[in-house]
Amino acid sequence: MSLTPTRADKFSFGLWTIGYNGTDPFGGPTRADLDVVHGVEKLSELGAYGLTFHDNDLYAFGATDAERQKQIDRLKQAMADTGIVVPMVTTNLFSAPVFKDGGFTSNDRSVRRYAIRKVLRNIDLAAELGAETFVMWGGREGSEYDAAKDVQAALERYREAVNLLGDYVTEKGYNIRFAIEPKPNEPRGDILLPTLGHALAFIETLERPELVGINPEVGHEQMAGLNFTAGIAQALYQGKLFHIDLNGQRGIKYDQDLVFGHGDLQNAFSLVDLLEHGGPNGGASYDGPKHFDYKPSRTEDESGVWDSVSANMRMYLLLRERAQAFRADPEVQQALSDARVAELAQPTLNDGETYTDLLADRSAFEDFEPDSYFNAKGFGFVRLQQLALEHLMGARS
Ligand code: GLT
Ligand code: MN
Ligand code: MN
Repeated sequence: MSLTPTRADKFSFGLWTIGYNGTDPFGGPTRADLDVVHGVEKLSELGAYGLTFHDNDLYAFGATDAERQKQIDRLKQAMADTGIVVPMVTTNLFSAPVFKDGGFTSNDRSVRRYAIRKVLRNIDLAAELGAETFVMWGGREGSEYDAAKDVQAALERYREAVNLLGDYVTEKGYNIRFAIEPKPNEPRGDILLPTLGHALAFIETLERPELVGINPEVGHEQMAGLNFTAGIAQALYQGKLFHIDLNGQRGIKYDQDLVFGHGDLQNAFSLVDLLEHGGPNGGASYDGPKHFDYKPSRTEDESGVWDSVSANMRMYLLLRERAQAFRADPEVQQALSDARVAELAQPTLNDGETYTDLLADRSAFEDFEPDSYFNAKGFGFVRLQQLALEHLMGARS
């Protein structure tokens, strides 16, 4: 397997990621603004296949129709010249002051109506560019003060908006599905739908749940102290992993948006193994875009930005290589078998067995001896984990 990225790897980058100029809450830009055409050319040269963007990454909030169209045309030309595609589009409902209390769930009704109109306009653009996924990151949908936000009403308004968007794409015949991106906090003190679990539960309340999945981001779940790989396994299990944001995060703190693998490397390894191979017992895998949503650190110049683009893709490919070696190693297979990982795929009841049958099975309870059952024998999980880490470190081939 090659460590050189190709289009077939489906690596994509947000225009806001490569275009990040270094501004943070404590300081202004350290890099010049990036032109979209140059960005598309560089991504193509480095082996990516896709560019994603918010409406206002491409043209300014408040741009005239002519300015907007000019930027769209420039992007389309760059796509035609390079073969770069736009697999995902999203709308900025968080930067402009009017969204200071959110878009779909602002307490102010006129803001909510404006937010839906802004999204509808951008869905038309997404369809025009061939995007199949429309991400919704509700960064400003939330609050700092419990008394100031009726969370149940906010959920109902979010539901109202997403139901309307579902009607819109269905009636227009667009080949677009929605992906909700959870985040626990930042920029709001508390954000609505803070984890992928909250989002999965919310989706089931919608009128067209089949149109809506999730776009989880590595760092966002880790900011909440959660195991990203385990969450992704549940999303795959429920058929809801419509898109994914890969990056790096080191622990429970502000959103670092580091290069993929530059945070919790062990979790990145198990994640790539899962995305590529599915669960160890043949669970679903992922073949959508591998989308990097990170921030090239503000210490870097433009060449550092492109180095970080390559670093993201190379980290993924290296982890893929290590995961393949891990799966192929006979000692690992033996350790998996000793750890009885495959036995979990076996149904707990026999075919056709009912609770009456189970109640009648004395070996399951009356004659079962829990105290002596394991005879002090362990599962060997630690040995398996050591083998995984040795593969990750390149200590086994
Ligand atoms: C924003 C956020 C990201 C989201 C983007 C989509 S924009 O930068 O931090 O995690 O994916 O709206
Ligand atoms: Mn982030
Ligand atoms: Mn993201």
